[in-house]
Amino acid sequence: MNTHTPEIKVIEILKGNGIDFAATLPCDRIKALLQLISQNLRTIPLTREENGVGICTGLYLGGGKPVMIIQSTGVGNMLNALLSLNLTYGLPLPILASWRGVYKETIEAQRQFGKKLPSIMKASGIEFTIINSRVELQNIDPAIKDSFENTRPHIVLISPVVWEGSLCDVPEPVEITSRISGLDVRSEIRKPIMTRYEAIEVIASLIDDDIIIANLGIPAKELYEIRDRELNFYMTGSMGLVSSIGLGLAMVQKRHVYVIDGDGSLLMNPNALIGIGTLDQDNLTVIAIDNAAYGSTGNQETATSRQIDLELLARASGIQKTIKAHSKDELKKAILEKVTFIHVIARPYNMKCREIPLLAKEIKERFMKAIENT
Ligand SMILES: Cc1ncc(C[n+]2csc(CCOP(=O)(O)OP(=O)(O)O)c2C)c(N)n1
Repeated sequence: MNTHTPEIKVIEILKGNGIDFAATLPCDRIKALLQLISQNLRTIPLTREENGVGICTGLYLGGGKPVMIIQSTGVGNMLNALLSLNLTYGLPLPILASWRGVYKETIEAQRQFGKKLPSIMKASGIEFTIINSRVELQNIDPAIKDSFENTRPHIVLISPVVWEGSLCDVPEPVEITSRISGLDVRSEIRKPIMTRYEAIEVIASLIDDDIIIANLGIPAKELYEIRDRELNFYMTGSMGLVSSIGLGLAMVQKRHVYVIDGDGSLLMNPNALIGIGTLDQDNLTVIAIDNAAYGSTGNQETATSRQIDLELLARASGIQKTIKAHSKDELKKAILEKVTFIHVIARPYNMKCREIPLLAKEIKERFMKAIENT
């Protein structure tokens, strides 16, 4: 094997920085790099870049050191998360982005976003480094260090010129596996009895040394009101990512991770379920409190009210252990059995709760300290 390729240089830099996970989504220009990455680092294949922000957040909070490797267009899919999660809480995330749209670009659709990307990042206050030649690859190293030392995202835009003429191997394609699939679950949704607040009371009464991640809006405030603890992580933005954060945490923690998610949030980002189904962590429980409404914004109806059954969606996404809970006893039993996906049928009702009197950075620091010390 040729040991002087630009791809090997990148691997050396990542290893030199102690990077232990790579969350990836392909670009044609980095197919050789991605092959090498999968041989050298624990690789998490993404189905949408935004999920990678959630998963990498969980990995970092739990003690891991992740990187994302994506196409630059994917930055457009993760912008809200980079600002409302990483910049708000002070979370590092080095991102190596194959910069499309600017160098020998043949795909018209790449140009609009690619050309404007540096200005978009400047306007967003996101650190970035541009790499326009092989020698400049060494600048990936300070970019990664900046990200972890200053706890902020840092995007490295790597021009395709860097890989031109490189002799790295590219992977053999994998054929679809012949199989028979079916959903062997009968799902019945009955009239709701519990409120979200009552469901969270049950959750908080059962969990002591384990982790709870609460969804943005009222669920986080209700959990704070019912039982604040250092091992609670409260979301305040990045709607749709709470279960992905839980997944990342479960991958690096021995503790069990319980996520309080909502129907509106899961419908915004159902591909979070695909990640959970694929990576299959037995120390993760997603408790989807389905009040058939965007409760936190005024109980506007969601598609679960008559059409979508979240438990079936979870099963179809590859999650094997799922259950419905209508009553407190059913919820308690499901939590004690550590079922992966608990579909809680709840009434749309918001308890009046005060604002959480903690800044996002305080929530993060308190949580990380508790993880380290216990
Ligand atoms: C991208 C984005 N769109 C919309 C919102 C506004 N928003 C905040 S919470 C929320 C509702 C969440 O609903 P759900 O997940 O069902 O949880 P519930 O509040 O019902 O517990 C919405 C729409 C947001 N924060 N981010």
